[in-house]
Amino acid sequence: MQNYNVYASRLVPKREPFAPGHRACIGCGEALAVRLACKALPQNVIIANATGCMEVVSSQFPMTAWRMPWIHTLFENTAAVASGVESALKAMARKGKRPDTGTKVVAMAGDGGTSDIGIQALSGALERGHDFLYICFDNEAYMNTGIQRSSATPFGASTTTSPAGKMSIGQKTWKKNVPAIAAAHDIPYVATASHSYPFDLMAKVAKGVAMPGPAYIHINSVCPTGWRSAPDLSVRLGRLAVQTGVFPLYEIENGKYKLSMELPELKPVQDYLKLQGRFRHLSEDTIREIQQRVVEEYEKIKEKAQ
Ligand SMILES: Cc1ncc(C[n+]2csc(CCOP(=O)(O)OP(=O)(O)O)c2C)c(N)n1
Ligand code: SF4
Repeated sequence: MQNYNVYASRLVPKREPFAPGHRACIGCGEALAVRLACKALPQNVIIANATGCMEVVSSQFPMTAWRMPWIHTLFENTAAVASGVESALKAMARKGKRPDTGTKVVAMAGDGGTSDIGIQALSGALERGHDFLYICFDNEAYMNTGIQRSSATPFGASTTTSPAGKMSIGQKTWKKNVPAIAAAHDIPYVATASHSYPFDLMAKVAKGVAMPGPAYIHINSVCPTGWRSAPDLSVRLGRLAVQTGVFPLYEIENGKYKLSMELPELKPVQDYLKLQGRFRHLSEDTIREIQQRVVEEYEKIKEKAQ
């Protein structure tokens, strides 16, 4: 707890495997999350990265922000590519073609690539028990192609394909619970994290990548462009998502739930919603509905963690 909201730069590794100079928007929480995650990874790592913002902003030919072996994968097959790399490394070591250097494999994708089109490949890889870490950077829509709703878009958010208007409140379904889906595969490690709690995020990434077998980490990533929020509020918004219970931080280690922070009292969701233009149309009734749902979901996690 004592480390959660204190930022002390000297305690963070200085190396920047995700180099500055990429083309992410100002205040991009997803780029911050990737940067922190990469700092927590070992140096002998191979990354399989789906199409999406983080691939597009970091790899415009002839430049790259990746100071580590990195493969651009299709939107739909990131976990399958990671599985193939992991199996190939094992097979080459077994056949004596390459020494076993303990290279780790990490898959990275957005919420669209994870909760929608890549979920089949993800489920397959988790079920087969590949030794890899999958990280979903969840900015709650298909941001790279113009803010279309995904199944991880929260209820009531206005996006270009779930626009709010006279006849619609925006997104009509509740956010898909991908960490729960990953956990249902009985894998050794599942966690949620936020770029606004950097030490917690880095500890979880280090743990997930070291864990033998599949690990899944779902990272809340503020997107000022898609959330219609001020770029200088991204870190505050990430904290508010956690403090309101909208995005609880927890771990599931070998089936055992553990809350990462004690929250004696949840802040009102309105504190979080009002800073974002995508929720600006919501009525008091809808906000009450969201508040109720957030508390219910938070209580469920809390109960599991007891
Ligand atoms: C099969 C397929 N369909 C659509 C696209 C177009 N496409 C590229 S990136 C993207 C959105 C990515 O959204 P997400 O995974 O949430 O990542 P973000 O850009 O938000 O970080 C889409 C629809 C594609 N590359 N491949
Ligand atoms: S659209 Fe959003 S996620 Fe994509 S680079 Fe810009 S701020 Fe980051």
